[in-house]
Amino acid sequence: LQLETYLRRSIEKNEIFLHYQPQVEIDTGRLIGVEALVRWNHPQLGLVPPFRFIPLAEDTGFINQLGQWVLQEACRQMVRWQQAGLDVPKIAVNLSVRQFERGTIVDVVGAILRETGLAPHRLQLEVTESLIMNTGDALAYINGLHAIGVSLAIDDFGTGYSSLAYLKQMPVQTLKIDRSFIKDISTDVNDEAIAIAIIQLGKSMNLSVIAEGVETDEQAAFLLRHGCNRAQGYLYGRPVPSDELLQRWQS
Ligand code: G
Ligand code: G
Ligand code: MN
Ligand code: NA
Repeated sequence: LQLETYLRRSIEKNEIFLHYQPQVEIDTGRLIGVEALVRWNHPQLGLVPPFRFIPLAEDTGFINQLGQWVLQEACRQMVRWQQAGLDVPKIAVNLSVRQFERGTIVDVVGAILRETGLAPHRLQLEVTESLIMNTGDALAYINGLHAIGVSLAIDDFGTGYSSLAYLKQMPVQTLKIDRSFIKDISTDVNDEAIAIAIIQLGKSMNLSVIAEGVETDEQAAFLLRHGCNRAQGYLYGRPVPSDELLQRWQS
């Protein structure tokens, strides 16, 4: 497969880069973090969307190299922003199940933090429910990551299978309400009920809750009314290159 051949060489050819999407406190508009989102710009194919190359990278095992590059670049960028005078409280990085299967994730993250000098509490790793449920030693790795001081978020929360009893044992700090529940939040009673339930669950388990895919003021107002004061979505900013994030958010 040609795409696979190209993908293998994408890092060394400097075709891989990151975009950053702001996460904000709804009532104040304050920047509380960013999510790093990987991009692939191929000279002939143009910008290849992640849904086309992440699954391929997972199937071929290239995801480990890619994921490590992403972690390293995200941590380096945090340090660069700090040096440029922009205080980004934390950076969220997506992890794939294959990065967990190898069993080296705690060492990899620890080494990157030491190398870049980023304070561990400024790094948040995003995992999905299926990653947790499908990895035999997920709890051990999550405990290990917690022990080195990084925080964990459950991405796309509510779309996968997860045992709440299992969740309760894990040192996870954040639930991200999947954007499919946010989309029709003010018109669909089921989505509304699910969003409210996740916010309540977060409260009762002492987890912070952030809504994804917030595009309108109505959605933001709904979330605030129901006790969720954190959001990410086009209303606050699309994923952008690091210099654009700096320009937009430096005071
Ligand atoms: O903007 P967006 O199209 O970037 O992201 C599409 C999907 O790709 C999302 O589900 C996101 O979680 C995933 N994704 C983006 N960046 C990364 C990454 O660095 N690693 C992994 N494993 N997934 C990512
Ligand atoms: O990791 P995750 O699946 O959550 O990746 C976030 C994805 O959601 C990325 O593809 C990003 O570009 C996309 N996204 C972020 N904000 C919005 C939004 O407000 N609306 C829509 N439709 N997509 C969004
Ligand atoms: Mn994510
Ligand atoms: Na998500």
